[in-house]
Amino acid sequence: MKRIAAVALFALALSPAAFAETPTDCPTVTPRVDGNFSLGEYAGAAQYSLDVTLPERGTVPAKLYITNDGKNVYMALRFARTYLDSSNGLAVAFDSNRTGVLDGGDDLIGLSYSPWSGAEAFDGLYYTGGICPPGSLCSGSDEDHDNGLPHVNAAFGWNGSMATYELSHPIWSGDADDVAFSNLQPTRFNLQLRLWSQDGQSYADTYWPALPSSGKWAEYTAARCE
Ligand SMILES: [Ca+2]
Ligand SMILES: [Ca+2]
Ligand SMILES: [Ca+2]
Repeated sequence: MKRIAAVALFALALSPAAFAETPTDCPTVTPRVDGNFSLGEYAGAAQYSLDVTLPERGTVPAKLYITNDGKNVYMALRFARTYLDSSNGLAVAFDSNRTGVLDGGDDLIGLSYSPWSGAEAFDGLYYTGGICPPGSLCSGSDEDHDNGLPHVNAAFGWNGSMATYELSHPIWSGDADDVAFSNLQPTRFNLQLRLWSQDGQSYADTYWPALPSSGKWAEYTAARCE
């Protein structure tokens, strides 16, 4: 009985740490959002482990790297992939307004990729009211809401064995609809990945650490960098 209690406490103590990280160092070279992953870019980055769900069934282990310099936050998601998916999309939701839940005022960034059109970045937001039905939470493009130009760079790369998704976002863009990262307190985020099957007939979604509406978040605390 005592042993079970001790194990349970140990698990409790471990679980938040897996989702709450801060870089150990600032990048030695400024990351380039080009779909290529080089170690210098993400040296000292915060690292998170997750499983990506595959459209052909099963999962594959993935690593998420997040780092920042004095201007931007850079994210890279990597996992083994033996072929190029017919299309894919990555979205990251932020609890920008720090309410602990996904609601109007939160931020959304990401990319969609297809071999025909390449990677397209999007700078979105969550909102209520307006054209959003009463009682619902909607997401849309930041530009549609007169909040300026996109503040996201995105790229996807596949080198025959590894898929790499890269995103960057200013630490603070000055846009009230964009997340402002802090080195004093964690920024909560949630990752969503959709992979389409090779024949384009089905897809698999990954929600990490859980569905955005679950109120479960991962956390990133920015490093103090020049
Ligand atoms: Ca890169
Ligand atoms: Ca929120
Ligand atoms: Ca935004």
